[in-house]
Amino acid sequence: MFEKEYTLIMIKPDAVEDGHTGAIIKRIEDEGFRIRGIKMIRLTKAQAKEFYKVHNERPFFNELTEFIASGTLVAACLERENAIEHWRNVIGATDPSEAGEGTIRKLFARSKGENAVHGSDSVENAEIETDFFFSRMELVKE
Ligand code: 3AN
Repeated sequence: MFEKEYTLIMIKPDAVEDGHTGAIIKRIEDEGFRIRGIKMIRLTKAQAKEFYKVHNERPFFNELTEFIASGTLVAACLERENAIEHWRNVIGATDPSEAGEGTIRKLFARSKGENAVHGSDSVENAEIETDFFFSRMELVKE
């Protein structure tokens, strides 16, 4: 779809509520990502369950989907060389107490569940998750 790899990221409701949207978007640009699509949206519970359906057997599935549907989030499609792995390094470990210094989760996450940001974990999921939030018309190529 783009020249380089892309990933689907979310700034989750905790980080939006806590006023970190601007800082996270600045970090996205500073890390060399090109923003190919971006929107603010509040998911319904049904949409949250669809987005996280790979986790539907996990004990925290209800908590996770309640949280992600609890407020406004920002979804964005980001292009960069090695986008998926690079973003996961920038955000840090799932649990902020285990995340490295300077990572987004270390800086901004509230907890393991309310952990500020999401990033796709594979090329396949980046495509599925991008298609979940964006139509082709909403994605810019350059
Ligand atoms: P990551 O987002 O770091 O790839 P996953 O794929 O293990 O983490 O989990 C998906 C999401 O589920 C996480 N972003 C986090 O918000 C949530 N999550 C993971 N573990 C827990 C937990 N023990 N309790 C509540 N929520 C969790």
